[in-house]
Amino acid sequence: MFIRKPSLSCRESEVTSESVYFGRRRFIRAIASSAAMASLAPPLRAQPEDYPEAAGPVPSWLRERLTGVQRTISASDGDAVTPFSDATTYNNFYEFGPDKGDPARHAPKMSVAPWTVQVDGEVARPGTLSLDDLLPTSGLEERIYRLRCVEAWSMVIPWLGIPLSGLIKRFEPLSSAKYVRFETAVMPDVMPGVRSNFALIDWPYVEGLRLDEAVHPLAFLAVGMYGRELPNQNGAPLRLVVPWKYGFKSIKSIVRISFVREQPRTTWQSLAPSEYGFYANVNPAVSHPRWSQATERRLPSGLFSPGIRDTLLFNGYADQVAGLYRGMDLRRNY
Ligand SMILES: Nc1nc2c(c(=O)[nH]1)N[C@H]1C(S)=C(S)[C@@H](COP(=O)(O)O)O[C@H]1N2
Ligand SMILES: [Mo]
Repeated sequence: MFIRKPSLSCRESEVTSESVYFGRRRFIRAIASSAAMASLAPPLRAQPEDYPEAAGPVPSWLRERLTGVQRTISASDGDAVTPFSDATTYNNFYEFGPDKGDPARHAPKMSVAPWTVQVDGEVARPGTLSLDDLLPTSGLEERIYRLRCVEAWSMVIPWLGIPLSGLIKRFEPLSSAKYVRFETAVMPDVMPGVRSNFALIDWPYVEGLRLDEAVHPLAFLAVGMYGRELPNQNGAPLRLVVPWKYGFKSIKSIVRISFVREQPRTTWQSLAPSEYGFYANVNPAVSHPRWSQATERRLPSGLFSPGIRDTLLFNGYADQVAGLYRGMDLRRNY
């Protein structure tokens, strides 16, 4: 998978991923411009007013970064943005309980300010960073991505945030860093799922990416959605969004980012290795042992409009990401 080439800017960082990253920048520009043309609107700006249903105060750390937000990736035809009310009441966030309504019920009690993220492992610049340290003072992007859960439902969500690659470059990963491991906060006081004796999950929730996946231009770190901060149930104050992978890879409420040599043991893979793999790339041809992945239910769905549609390879992002997996058996590396 790794193509050896000298890196452009940070000598100590993983050479391959850097070259992949720079090679693909042209790609993202192409996506951005075709998306802009499709909607016939020159420089797209995303503002809270675009989403009136998502009312609520905007915290100061976000407000000062909202001017000039560019919508760099838009929804495609037929991908209407999911209503805010569905995206915020039908959630998976097992720390708050196993039912879809549990996160909305319990997560508002989680306190997300102040928030810090520990950066450690194989990096030249480890540290503990606040949200303010992590985010650029301007230049947040809006990206409207499809989110496909392994449970065969999907949504379309307008995220606000930054490409993960820029942040990773700042930490200066060493050449020994092959994977990035992410950890969610563990707050037993406000997380009934963490307190429960019945939860099978060994907290914290852990996810991971290969370094070249993590610096792919589509990998995104969201701090908001629908023009505002993330609701707690959606992973405030910052979460990963990896649109070509099943939703469980998009880990919420991140408190730790570690650069590691070995493939990390991730939560769902540890729970049921035959059902959930490390890669978890959306793939209609590879069934879950207990259900097909060929189709999905686009939410909100009901009896009279079930919204069933075909699932697309890499969730429709194959043109951009298939190269990451060239030569790999996607059936074995599910
Ligand atoms: N920490 C944590 N992150 C998580 C989960 C979780 O249970 N805990 N669930 C995942 C799953 S299965 C999905 S489908 C998405 C759902 O994101 P959403 O609720 O914002 O739609 O979050 C992912 N991130
Ligand atoms: Mo999911």
